[in-house]
Amino acid sequence: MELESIKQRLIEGDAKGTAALTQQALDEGTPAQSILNDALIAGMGLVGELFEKNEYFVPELLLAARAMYAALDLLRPQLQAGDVESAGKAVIGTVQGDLHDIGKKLVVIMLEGNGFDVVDLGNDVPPERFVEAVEENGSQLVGLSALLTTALPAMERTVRAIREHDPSGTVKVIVGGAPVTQAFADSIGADGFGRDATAAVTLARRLLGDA
Ligand code: B1M
Repeated sequence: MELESIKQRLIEGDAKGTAALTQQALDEGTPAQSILNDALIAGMGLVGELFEKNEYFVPELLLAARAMYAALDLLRPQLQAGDVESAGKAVIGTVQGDLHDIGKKLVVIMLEGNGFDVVDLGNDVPPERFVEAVEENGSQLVGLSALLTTALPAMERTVRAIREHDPSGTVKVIVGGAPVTQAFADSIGADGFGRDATAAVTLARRLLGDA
C-alpha cells in the first residue's frame, strides 16, 4: 500500500477511504508509526499549507480532521501494543480558546500506551478545570496543548493556576503544540516541552522519575 494514497485521501477529507486504506496498509504489515508519520501527519501538514494559501477553508480542515480520527482509531491498538506497568496519573487538554484536538489526542494515545492513566479534558479547557481535574484524580502530571499562537497566554494562565494550587511543584506540567518552544515553556515555568507525542512520553516518564 502506497502511503501516498492514504495521504491523498486524508487531504481530500475522505474519511471512509482514509480508513479503508489505513486498514489495508496495516493488513499488509506496514508499521503503524510509518502510517502515522508519513501519511497522516504529513497529510495534515499539507492541509495546513493549503489553508495558508487560501485554497482550503475551515470546512476542508474539519473533513481532514474527521479522516485523521477515522485512521487513528485503527492505529491506536498498534501504537499502544504491549503490557506496560502503570506509570502515573495524568490530566491533559487543549487550553482555553483553542479547539485543536488531534495532536493532543495523539499524546493521549502514546501516554496510555506507555502505562499512564490519562484523563482527557478535551479542548477549550479553562485553567480552573485543569486544577479541578488534578484534585479529583490525584494526578501527578498535567499536559497542556496549544496550536494557536493566540492561545499561548491561556497556556501561561493555566500553568500559573496549577502552581497557585500546588506551590510545592509536586504536580509536573508539560506543554506542547506547534507554536510552543522550549524558550516559551521555560518562560511560563512549565517543567518541560514535548516537541511531539513521543518526546512528551519520554519527558513525562523522566519527570515522574521512571526513566
Ligand atoms: Co486550525 N490552525 N484553525 N483548525 N489547523 C492551524 C493550527 C494553523 C497553523 C493553520 C495555518 O494557518 N497554517 C493556524 C494557526 C496559526 C497560528 O496561530 N500560528 C490555524 C488557524 C488559524 C485556525 C482558525 C483560527 C481558522 C479560522 O477559523 N479562521 C481556527 C481556530 C479555532 C480555534 O481553535 N478557536 C482553526 C480551526 C481548525 C479546525 C477546528 C477546523 C481544525 C481542528 C480540528 C480538530 O482538531 N478536531 C483545524 C486544523 C485541522 C488545523 C491544521 C490544518 C492541522 C492541525 C493538526 O491536527 N495537525 C493546522 C495546520 C498544521 O498543523 N499544519 C491548523 C496534526 C497533528 C498531529 O499535529 O496538532 O501539531 P499537531 O500536534 C503535534 C505536535 O504539535 C505535538 O505533538 C503532536 C504530534 O506530533 N503536540 C504536543 C501537540 N500537543 C502537544 C502536547 C504535548 C506535547 C506535544 O504535551 C502536553
